[in-house]
Amino acid sequence: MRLILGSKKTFLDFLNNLSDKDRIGILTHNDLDGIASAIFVQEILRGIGLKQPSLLRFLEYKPSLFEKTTPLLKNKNISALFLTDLAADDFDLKGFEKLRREFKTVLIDHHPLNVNLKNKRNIIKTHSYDCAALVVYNLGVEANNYFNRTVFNYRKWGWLVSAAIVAEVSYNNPDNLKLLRKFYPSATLENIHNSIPDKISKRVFSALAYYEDVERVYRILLNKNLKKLETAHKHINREMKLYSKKFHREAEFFQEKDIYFYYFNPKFKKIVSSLATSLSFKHPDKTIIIASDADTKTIKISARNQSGRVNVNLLMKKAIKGLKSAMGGGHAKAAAARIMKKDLQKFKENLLSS
Ligand SMILES: [Mn+2]
Repeated sequence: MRLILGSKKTFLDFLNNLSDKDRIGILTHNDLDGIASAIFVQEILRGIGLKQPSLLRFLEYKPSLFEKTTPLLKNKNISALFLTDLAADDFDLKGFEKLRREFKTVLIDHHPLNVNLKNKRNIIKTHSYDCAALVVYNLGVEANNYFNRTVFNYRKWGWLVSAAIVAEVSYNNPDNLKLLRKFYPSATLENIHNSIPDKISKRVFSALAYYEDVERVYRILLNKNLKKLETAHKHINREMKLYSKKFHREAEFFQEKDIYFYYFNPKFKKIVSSLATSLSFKHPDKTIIIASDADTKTIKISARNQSGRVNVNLLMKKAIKGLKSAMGGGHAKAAAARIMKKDLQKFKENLLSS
């Protein structure tokens, strides 16, 4: 794993600067990669004998990402903060800078670096294709070497880092596939979508969509109660198949841009992103854009392109240009946006303009 910013020293120094007096908070993304990252941080803290976090929050990407959490952190007297799997510098640079002024903060992330970020202290960034959980996992292994004892039981968590690697399509990097194959030796690039980590990753998606309760899914993973994901998966799987069919009948296709656009409102709102992912593997040479209502006023959009010919991070940034209270971005192959409902037409025009 080659880091873009920061190093294992960044992480170990941060750990060494923590004491039992610190009240630690973790802010992480509300998906499998984010949940796994938080679990690994927690395990590392436990391993070096520090108190468990006083606060753990799973955040959804919204404009001014940190606005609502800062009072919470102060309420809980948090002094040190781990941010994982959050495009903190990209989606809310101002809020991120403010957070760093008020709390000892380290960011461990794999979203593209914001060029406007000046202070690069305590930031560990890797490429989009290495998921955040993998970075924390590897830092845990480094902590073992550094402290010369088992701080982080990496064998115990091989299944979870592998599921995150599949969920974030990080297996295309040979090093990451190699790590996954340590735990699942029969997995290959060709059969990865029939592997156990793929099965787990899909069930986590399902449970997140079905329960809309990240803490619940977090507890299931922390205790490895994977059977508890089955009911959710049965329901969500049915819904996914239904909408996949509907997509192929109803989606608009814009040939000049090779874009499929589909606006719909499923019973389980959160299936949108995993539906976009699964459709993008069915149509790897196309750009898949799926929109649905987030609430009465806003629309959430997921964009995917697996070929790498279209950078959907930049595409989303282009499509929200000039729209009020809009945000967009993510990775080159998988990105998202959030816009006001009334701006959907303008969003589509921006999307199709060259
Ligand atoms: Mn991630």
